[in-house]
Amino acid sequence: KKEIFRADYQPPNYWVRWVDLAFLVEQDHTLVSARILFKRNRAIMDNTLFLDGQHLSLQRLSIDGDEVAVDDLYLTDRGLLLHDLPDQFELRSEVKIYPAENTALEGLYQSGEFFLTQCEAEGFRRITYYPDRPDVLAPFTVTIVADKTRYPVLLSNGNRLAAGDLSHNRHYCKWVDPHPKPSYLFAMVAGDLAYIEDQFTTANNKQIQLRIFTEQRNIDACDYAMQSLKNAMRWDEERFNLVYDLDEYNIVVTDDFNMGAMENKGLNIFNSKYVLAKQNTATDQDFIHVEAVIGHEYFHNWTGNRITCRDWFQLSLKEGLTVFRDQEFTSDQQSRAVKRIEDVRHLRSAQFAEDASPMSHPVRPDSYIEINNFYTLTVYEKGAEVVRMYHTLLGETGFQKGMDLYFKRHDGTAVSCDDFRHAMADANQMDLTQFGLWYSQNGTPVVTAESEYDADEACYRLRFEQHPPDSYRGKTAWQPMHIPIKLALYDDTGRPLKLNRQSDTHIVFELTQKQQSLEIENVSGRPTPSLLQGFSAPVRLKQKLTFEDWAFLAQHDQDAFNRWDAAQQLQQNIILAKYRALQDNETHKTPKLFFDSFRQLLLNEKLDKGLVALAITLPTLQSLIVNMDAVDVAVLHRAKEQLVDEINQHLQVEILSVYHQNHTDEPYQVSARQVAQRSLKNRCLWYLVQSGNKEFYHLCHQQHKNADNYTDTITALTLLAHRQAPGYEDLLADYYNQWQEHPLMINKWLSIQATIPAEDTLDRVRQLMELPVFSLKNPNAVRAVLGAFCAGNLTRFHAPDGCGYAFLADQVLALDTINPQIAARMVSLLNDFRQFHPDLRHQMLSQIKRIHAADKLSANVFEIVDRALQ
Ligand code: DPP
Ligand code: ZN
Repeated sequence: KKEIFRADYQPPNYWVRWVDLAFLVEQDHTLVSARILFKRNRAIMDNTLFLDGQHLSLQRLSIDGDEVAVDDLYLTDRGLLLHDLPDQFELRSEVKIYPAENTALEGLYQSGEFFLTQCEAEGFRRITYYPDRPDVLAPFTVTIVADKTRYPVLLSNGNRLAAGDLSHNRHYCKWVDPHPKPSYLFAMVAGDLAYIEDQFTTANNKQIQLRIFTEQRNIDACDYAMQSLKNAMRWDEERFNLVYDLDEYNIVVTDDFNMGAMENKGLNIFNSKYVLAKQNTATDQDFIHVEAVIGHEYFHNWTGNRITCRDWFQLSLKEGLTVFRDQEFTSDQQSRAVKRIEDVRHLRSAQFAEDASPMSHPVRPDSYIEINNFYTLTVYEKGAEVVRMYHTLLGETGFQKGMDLYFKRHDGTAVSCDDFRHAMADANQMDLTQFGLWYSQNGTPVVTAESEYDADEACYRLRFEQHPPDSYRGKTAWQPMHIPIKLALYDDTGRPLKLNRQSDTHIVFELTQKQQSLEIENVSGRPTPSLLQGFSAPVRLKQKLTFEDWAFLAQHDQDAFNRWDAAQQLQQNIILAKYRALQDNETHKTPKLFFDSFRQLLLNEKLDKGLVALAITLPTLQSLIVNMDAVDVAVLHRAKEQLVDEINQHLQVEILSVYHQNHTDEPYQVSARQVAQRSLKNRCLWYLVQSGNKEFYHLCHQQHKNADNYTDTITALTLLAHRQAPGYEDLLADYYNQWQEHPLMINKWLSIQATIPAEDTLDRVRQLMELPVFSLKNPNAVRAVLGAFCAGNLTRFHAPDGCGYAFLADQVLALDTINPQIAARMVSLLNDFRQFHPDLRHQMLSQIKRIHAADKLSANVFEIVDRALQ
């Protein structure tokens, strides 16, 4: 279990000029023949070459036509070392692999009756011997041969060059990808798949053939994904001036996938969760996620594929940037305010937790044991925040200038995060040296803000100070960072003040020193500050605002994000006050101002309804826990429930009326307006049902029965099941009967039950795992049951006797022998142990120790538990 360091990067001894692969696909094995032309890297005087290769059965190998006896090779279970090589040579090899036995879902594997690949990050080494590193780029030609009846569809990257019949009922298909690519972007598929097709005409008038391939039973659920693809292609032309570069674009759908989707050049492979969507099987959120992930993978074609990563430490170069791009895509297609709030809500609960945990790492990590453990919220979501900060500092025009220079300099190559930063800096003549700390310093910086109003001078002063995060673990002393703080000031009527000579009502203040002040003159009364608007930097902002200030901002802030955040701060303050009161056996009385503020938001008809829905949604336990120490989960849950009860007591009439106003019988559409309306309506229903009132259970049953869309039915079903309201077991049974052949639908059914907040849920979870619809081999099912129970049912997972932790540890150990990547994801659910009450924390740690002590752990799981114990 070797640790790999970024500082040890060395360019390869040999480059690859071209690759020619042939696959002979049989049912129980596949024969892979490779012809690879290598050329010495002149910058390095070394004539040895290490070829990665794992789980390969080498049949033969030759160099420039000279056969080398397999016994004479220096061969290990990691790969093959060749030495005394000429400057240029052709390597030929033949290996046998066994895709049907591959449960790790890396390399070539089987899903249902078809074969497919996943090569990022290091799966290609399970296909053939190769320098499996992202800085080795080559054009690929791929020929696939297989039985024509069993495997009528044969796909690989690039454009299809030829196809035809062969003897023995076989056929072949030959693909050419002219764009040099690293091996992690290789893909191939063989199987009996149906497809839908469409065309897209690019800005330079080229017709692109678009196809989505799936098993026949899902063929009617791909249309939304196809439309999303066309939207993404158009958007990337319009906003980024980026045009597609092959004749075809193919997408293949599978139920068995470790990730969400994969951007292989010209041949994306998708988890079915992010393609299949119909009115009666997908929620509004599902539709929006489909569009976002289709967009994300498409956008990788330029940010990831055309320009790729020099090494895996630079992963955020493509992921942070592409997440930023997909966020902007969704913002332009849907509600910008809602998208921003949802993204930040996720960042502040989950990524901040990661940043405070033993797994805390910089956006560009310094070392890893297993790269798959670094496909993290930090690399993706915090990485996207870093890209967003360039955008905030440079503006859209400056940012696009930076992008243009980035493509001009680096198209067709493998580069680093520094190259991206330099392009942004050079295109705008801006010094972004200090900004580079965002890539190298781990943890979430803390910013404090204090204000002072001088009535005599009519001057308002804001004093900012930045502090290192507790989890900072760099080798050198922490340095102040370059933090853009977008801000506005409001007078007591809620009007924004003019902040400078240009009369701007908001500005971006650049905090670059440890302490720094901002003075605004001609301020005629103490204003209310709105700081870090739009969440302009991924920091923890601490400011001394009163309850009244937050309520004021919740009512007046013109920045939608800060308006929502003010409402959250109010809710959080009250839940925490109740939590402390419960611990001290006291009662806490919620100030009337809270209910007034809540009512104003709820009944505000001028606001985006999606924003209202979010503003009246109380913080999740997870997002509260991130900001607390020694958490007693059961007490925290009770504190939140108390507030829900009080909201119901004060505002039930209003909530019910907003429910009815938004419960329309318009035919279903996934339009921004309807999505917003449904989210508000269903949040109201949530409150009503929490009251336990039979009348509202009835309302919920009615919605379940009469809805014309899945959002409304599944919401109603979930609410009834979570309350264990009369009739819920029958509804669950009906659902199972209707959908048992549809894994995605069953996964939702599993998740609903895994998140019932009842004493016996763990027993129920164990029973669910015995059903034929569950398998530890299927990552979506594992996430739907284990993931949902551990991350979505905190009162049960953190049961005081520790049974939740022991259960997770059992499952991790079982999973590790099947699929180490997923096992590592699951064991990470213990990573926030530091946040909890010592009684819980010790039990979490003892399960981590138990896993650590187990025999034959994968590198994936080992790295997570080992870090936790350091
Ligand atoms: N498929 C993953 C993603 O798109 C990894 N590249 O983020
Ligand atoms: Zn990605």
